[in-house]
Amino acid sequence: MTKTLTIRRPDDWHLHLRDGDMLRAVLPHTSRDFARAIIMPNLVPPVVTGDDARAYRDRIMAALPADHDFTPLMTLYLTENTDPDDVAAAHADGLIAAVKLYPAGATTNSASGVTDFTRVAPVLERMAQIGLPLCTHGEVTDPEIDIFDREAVFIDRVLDPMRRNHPGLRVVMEHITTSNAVDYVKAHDTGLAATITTHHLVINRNHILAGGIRPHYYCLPVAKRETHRLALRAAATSGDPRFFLGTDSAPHTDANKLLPCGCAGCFTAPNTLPILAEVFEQENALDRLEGFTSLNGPAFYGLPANDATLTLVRETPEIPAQIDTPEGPVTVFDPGMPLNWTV
Ligand code: OTD
Ligand code: ZN
Ligand code: ZN
Repeated sequence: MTKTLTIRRPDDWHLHLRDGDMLRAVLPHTSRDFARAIIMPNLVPPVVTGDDARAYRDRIMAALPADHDFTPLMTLYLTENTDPDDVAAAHADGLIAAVKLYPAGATTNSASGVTDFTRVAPVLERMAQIGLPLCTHGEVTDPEIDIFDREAVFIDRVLDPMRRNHPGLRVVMEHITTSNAVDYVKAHDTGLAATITTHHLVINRNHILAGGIRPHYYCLPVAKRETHRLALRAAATSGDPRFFLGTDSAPHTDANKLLPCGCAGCFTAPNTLPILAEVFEQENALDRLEGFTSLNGPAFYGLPANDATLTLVRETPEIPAQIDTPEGPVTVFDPGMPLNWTV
């Protein structure tokens, strides 16, 4: 049996770091293991301009432990008022790695997102010209659409028309949760990729709802039925370079999760790599873990893979159930299975 596994240092292509005290508390759990991360812009207020992104990047760097080597890859939150010139300037300065599309109201802090897609066409056109990727939260927000169908309907109603209207636009379908999304990626091989989270490889909707409601498993997009989870596992472990890791680690205090109307999000930064090693080992695909965590993402974003390495050892990891923050405890995602790999 394999005893150690050394891979290039991973990157996280979708991460929520928050701000202030929460940022300082959660950042080290990512920067210990990951060399880079795409930083989500859904702060309150959101990161919408190049100046906002520069200031947020500076706050992240100020919160970074002195002995950690970590580069935040910033994103701008696309609104109907986003200025194509500001986006292009931030890209030219090397400040941003992507622009983020939230349909208005789709997830946490997405109220400033897009309602009328014709209004963002000039920005998308410019992004296609300069090769700047669009990261999409792929769910429609139409209240008439069942929450379990919102990703599949987004693909048909929004994503596919948008890609036809902007043929050169590079798109990342983020945190995919359905076989529909896997199939869509596989059917369109230029300029399209998808991130998959750690938790969606582990839980299906029964984990949230059967035998008692488990708020710590509630996230958006919500986990779907088992057939979809299996499709995600097959895609992640297939070696197909269009699929890579975006943890969507999204910390909320327990006080905000355990409410009659609790927040969405799973906090996976502290144990993502042990969980992924377990999943890939279960799928007899440990040799493909490095592609998923460390090679496919940089290739899509046109960045070099990291030179530094990370070694997993076959030992039971010590993972805290919660981390303490000045805002209160944050529960770490419980994979519900023994973990056998330690970073
Ligand atoms: N999903 N929670 C959050 C964001 C994501 O859709 C997402 O990217 C969050 O708390 O920011 C969540 O469940
Ligand atoms: Zn999202
Ligand atoms: Zn997210």
